[in-house]
Amino acid sequence: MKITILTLFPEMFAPLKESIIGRAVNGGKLEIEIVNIRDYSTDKHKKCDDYPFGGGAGMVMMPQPVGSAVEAVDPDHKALRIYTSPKGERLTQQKVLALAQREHIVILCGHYEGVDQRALDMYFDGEISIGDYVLTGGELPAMVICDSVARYVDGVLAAGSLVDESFSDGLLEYPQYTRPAVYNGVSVPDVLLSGNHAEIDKWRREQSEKITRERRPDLLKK
Ligand code: 4GN
Repeated sequence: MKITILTLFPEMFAPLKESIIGRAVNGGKLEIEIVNIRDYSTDKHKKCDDYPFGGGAGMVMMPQPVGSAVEAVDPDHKALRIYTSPKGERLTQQKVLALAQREHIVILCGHYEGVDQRALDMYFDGEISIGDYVLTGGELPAMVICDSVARYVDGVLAAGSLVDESFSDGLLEYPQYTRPAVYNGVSVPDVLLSGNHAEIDKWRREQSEKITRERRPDLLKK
């Protein structure tokens, strides 16, 4: 799959070169294309923002550079084109799974006071929010979408990693332990050392239900 990110701050995407996502990109399983919107400005000074009509603080991203950039990266509108915004539809694991089925996603990162509404209406399919808070730009939300979606690309994670995790069955994950079996005098739960996999599965399920009841009872109602 391919994810194209349209941004005025391409240097902010260096973290995607690291760790699991970086490995997926290097292995050819995932393509991440970072596009500088400024390269598409037809203004003689490559200007991309201007004062808001009607007045008010800050600047608004101009429609021309955004429109030209999106038309260049997705000329036939085959991609799902999304804008990251606090006004968007909330990102959930279910939404992540749906996004991961797409061949190509284009993500526009807003900055300043936002993007001219005409560019959003003309060129974008929807808006996604990663949560009820405001950030200085859409770059971090774009990286969150990239990371969460990339985990579902075939071969990115170790086999089975997606099966047991939090949210996949609507519950939070059970606690994990590794060596040593005793750390600062505290032992790992006996059942995990028993080798009895039916008992281990049962214990993990109970732990998942307990932690979900304590921390996220809202998830149990669904
Ligand atoms: C998205 C963008 C938060 C989110 C953003 C979010 C940049 N902040 N909750 N900031 O997903 C106004 C115009 C804020 C650009 C936008």
